Amino acid sequence: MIDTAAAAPIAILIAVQTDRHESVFSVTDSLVELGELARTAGLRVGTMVHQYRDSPHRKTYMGSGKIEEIGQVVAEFSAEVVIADDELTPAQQKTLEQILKVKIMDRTALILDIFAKRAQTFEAQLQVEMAQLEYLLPRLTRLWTHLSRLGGGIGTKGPGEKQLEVDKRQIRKRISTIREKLDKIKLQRFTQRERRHELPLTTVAIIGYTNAGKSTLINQLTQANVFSENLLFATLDPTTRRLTLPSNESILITDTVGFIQKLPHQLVSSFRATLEEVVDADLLLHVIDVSHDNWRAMVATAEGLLRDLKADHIPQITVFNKVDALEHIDVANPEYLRFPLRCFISAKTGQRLESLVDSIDQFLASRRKSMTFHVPYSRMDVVNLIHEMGDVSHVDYHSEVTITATLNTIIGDKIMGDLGTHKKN
Ligand SMILES: Nc1nc2c(ncn2[C@@H]2O[C@H](COP(=O)(O)OP(=O)(O)O)[C@@H](O)[C@H]2O)c(=O)[nH]1
Ligand SMILES: [Mg+2]
Repeated sequence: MIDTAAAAPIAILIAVQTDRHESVFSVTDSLVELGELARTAGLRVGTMVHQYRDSPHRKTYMGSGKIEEIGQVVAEFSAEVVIADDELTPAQQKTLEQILKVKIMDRTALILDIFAKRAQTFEAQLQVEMAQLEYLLPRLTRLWTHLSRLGGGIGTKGPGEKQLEVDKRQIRKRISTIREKLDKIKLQRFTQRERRHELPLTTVAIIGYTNAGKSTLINQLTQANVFSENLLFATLDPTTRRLTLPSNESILITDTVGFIQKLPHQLVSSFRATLEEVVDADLLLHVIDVSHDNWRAMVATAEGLLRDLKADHIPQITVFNKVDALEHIDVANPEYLRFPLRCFISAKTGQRLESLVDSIDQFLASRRKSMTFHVPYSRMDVVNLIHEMGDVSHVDYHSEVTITATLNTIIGDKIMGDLGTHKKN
């Protein structure tokens, strides 16, 4: 049998661990993850090298002894690329390239690369391009400054420097064009959502660490056809499906791009519009790969990102996934108890999926309350909707329709918003 992976270029992974190590991941766990990212990008991992230092070396990231060692493994594995687990400064990248004479990448560039390959929709493509240009901009400077020093005389503007200004101007222009296009798309989506509000459904977003099983879950729940693969960031574009629960209530459920530690800030800012859409949800399903040794650090990472996105106040159901991959799970273990609403499922086999569906229904039921609406005769569609969504206890026809019903307040509030009235009891 021919091993097709054998043709893939080999990468050497390097990382510095400092005393100020703030990541929830250990340096080795982080390197293993970097290896998964490399594999996702179509590379093979030769070996991994890490070093403890007070801080990364300003010019070379690691110390000279380690760099020598890396040079040896590069030769030994015939590696074509060295990837650092932190974002390198343009100077570090340049210097390492000169010393090691191979392509030098960092975690950020690798993730941007994967995103660029995965982006399906026009919006995602624009968002990734913007992040890439923002990553490129400061790096372009150093490269060209270096060249201009070779080409131009002292005190004069060399050809390199002029070219640099032209290039930078073009990149900035492209970034602002992309930003305009993204604003337009955001506006379109907003109007679409307004239209969707004609049928005000509870919105549920599936969030969690990359590879936790989010896409597998939405596929199981709704027979959606979302790409799911044992790759990091297999899906970038949010997919929304309607799901009818056993209680007969319908929800809109959205699969989202996954989280990862050290997520490049360029991506967070360029994907903000998409992420905002997600954090507008009424309920979050936080999917966790409980079969992964490092799931606790992954949860901490996801929780941190939710705080950054100001989405940590949204009610959450914690979905411990991949229980099929564990020999045994003690669901009464105290470490699970800090997650108030939780269930243990296998999205892949469908095992105990009904416990999740029941949890969603219970959440919705806990939100049921009696509400009174004052509906003008011109909005009989709303009266019909209230009949459809709730248990109507009282209707009065006077100058307007006064209707009292017990229903999910999430929907009730959306109807109130639509009517522009705010009377509840
Ligand atoms: N054993 C097992 N594997 C799962 C389960 N759910 C998802 N997976 C696998 O985990 C990998 C990532 O799944 P995916 O849905 O793409 O994760 P996402 O990145 O969170 O969307 C795929 O190889 C899935 O087949 C599960 O319940 N059990
Ligand atoms: Mg996915």
